[in-house]
Amino acid sequence: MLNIVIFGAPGSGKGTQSELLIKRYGLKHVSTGDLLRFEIKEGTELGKIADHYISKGQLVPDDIMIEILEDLIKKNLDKKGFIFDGFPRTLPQGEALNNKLKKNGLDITAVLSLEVNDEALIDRLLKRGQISGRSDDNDDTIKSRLHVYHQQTEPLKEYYAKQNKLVYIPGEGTIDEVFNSIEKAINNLTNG
Ligand code: B4P
Repeated sequence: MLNIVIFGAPGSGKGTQSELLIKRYGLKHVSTGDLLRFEIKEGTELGKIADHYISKGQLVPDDIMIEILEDLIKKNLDKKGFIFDGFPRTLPQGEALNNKLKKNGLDITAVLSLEVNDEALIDRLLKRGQISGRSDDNDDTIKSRLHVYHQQTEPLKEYYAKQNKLVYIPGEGTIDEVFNSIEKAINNLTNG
């Protein structure tokens, strides 16, 4: 099974590259951001809780996210592999993902870290905000999301580097250029 974590700051292109990866490798896409936005749109209890955090640029609490993740893995063990997009975002989430995969005899193949500087991220997210209408794509919320990323999510790089899973991907080229780098990285992993 090919189990990829697509990692990066808000706006680094995780969702964009995941779409291309699914087409190319037929993996099950686990996007916690998409899932939460769906719940918000449907007005469910989970959606109401998620909206409270997302609109402020904060992370949804770990216990909620870990339960969602475990359920998603359990329901999709028959798939060719997973692409985890936006999960994990904290160390406890990273540990939970490792444990859940291990319990099912699985492992993360690689963590692809999309590297984009903060200025370019802000620019992309403000542009997306003009068309997406997303409650979290405005100036103040973007700044708080980036702060949360550097504080709570970025330490996961060290966690995965220690496990020899971290692969840096330059994320500032065009969408196709970034995808080319990802394909090369995956070819190296699966052929080497
Ligand atoms: P997510 O939905 O995961 O979204 P994201 O980090 O904002 O964006 P992504 O990196 O996917 O960027 P995209 O491809 O769209 O999270 C939203 C929120 O949900 C979080 O802030 C958090 O509150 C909550 N949440 C989700 N998961 C959670 C978890 N596990 N725990 C706790 N809370 C959680 O790209 C952005 C824009 O850039 C797009 O407009 C795109 O077209 C453009 N773009 C992409 N690649 C480009 C390129 N190469 N060049 C130019 N533009 C590009």
